[in-house]
Amino acid sequence: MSDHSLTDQQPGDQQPADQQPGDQQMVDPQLGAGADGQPTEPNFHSGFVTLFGRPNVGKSTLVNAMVGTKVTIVSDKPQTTRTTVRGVRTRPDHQMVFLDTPGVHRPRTLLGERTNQRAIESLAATDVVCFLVEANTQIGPGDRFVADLVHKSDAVSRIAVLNKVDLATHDQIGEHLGLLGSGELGVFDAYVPISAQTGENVDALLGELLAKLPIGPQYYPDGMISDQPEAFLAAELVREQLLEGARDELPHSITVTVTEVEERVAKNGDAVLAMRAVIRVERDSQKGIVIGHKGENLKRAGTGARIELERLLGIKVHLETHVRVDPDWQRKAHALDRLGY
Ligand SMILES: Nc1nc2c(ncn2[C@@H]2O[C@H](COP(=O)(O)OP(=O)(O)O)[C@@H](O)[C@H]2O)c(=O)[nH]1
Ligand SMILES: [Mg+2]
Repeated sequence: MSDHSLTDQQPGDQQPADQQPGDQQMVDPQLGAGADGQPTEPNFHSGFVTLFGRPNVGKSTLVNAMVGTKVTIVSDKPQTTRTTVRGVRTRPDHQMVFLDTPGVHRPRTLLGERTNQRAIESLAATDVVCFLVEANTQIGPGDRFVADLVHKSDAVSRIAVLNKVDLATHDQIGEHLGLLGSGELGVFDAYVPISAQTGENVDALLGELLAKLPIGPQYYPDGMISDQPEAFLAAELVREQLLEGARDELPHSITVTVTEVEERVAKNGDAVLAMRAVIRVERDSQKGIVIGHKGENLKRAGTGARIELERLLGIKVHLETHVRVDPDWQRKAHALDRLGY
């Protein structure tokens, strides 16, 4: 995969230790490059905030809301988030690094087991864990399973977040807060009802987080909003588009990788980012569904992803899509390794 960076910023010694030098990260085009190994300011708070919860409770939506732009994909299909994505929010007085985890669930495949493991690992050494539940559904065994893990973690603070209040009645919200407050799911440092989608009360949650974060260094440079390369975002946006309208086993059967990234100059002199996305499915029949009648579904997905990518990166994008059948890619460990899961 070729390297590409949208700014002249050199990823270097200011990166956290687990960053590979030469990795390309998503940079906010509005802000440009920044920090070079800034010292810790006495009034600067920073830390790692892990979002934890059942699939579909709105973790990815909340990370995007707190970062202020889309860094991780959202869908109504469970297990959309497969890897832990870090979203970064930097303000004059703080930096919050959000870890968007795959939802925790009982695993059915090797991929499922690995995504669970990733989620649990991300709880280690984090400053705050936000435990998310939905205001519009009953708190169930799935939530209790997750709450247990939250209390087993060595996070310094734990916040219970009641999401999707826009879909719930006052009574439902009251009931949920009552249950959470009773300590039946363990004791939390704060209980915050929000809507990640409408933004309602997200500021209050940010205030709680800030109050819990220690004085600390700026881990990521100004303007950096994600630890993921833009090729990863591109692949994820294609997958997000394909998940829309996908049914049954298909959402689990799709994986997308961007195999080539190249910056070119168009005839009119504008920079163009050319990318090649390979979509893998498990069966021939799924390939047909992904491509769609006269190629319409694939075209819709490719165009949708490209438009969003152009908006997020602030550059013109050419996106080529290919579909391949790779039977049982999920179950083959070597395939998972090859694809980076
Ligand atoms: N109405 C409403 N929908 C939400 C809210 N937060 C998330 N969603 C929706 O819930 C679904 C799952 O969200 P997502 O962020 O992917 O959940 P995750 O699996 O926990 O990351 C998506 O369809 C979101 O648009 C919210 O506060 N209100
Ligand atoms: Mg998610």
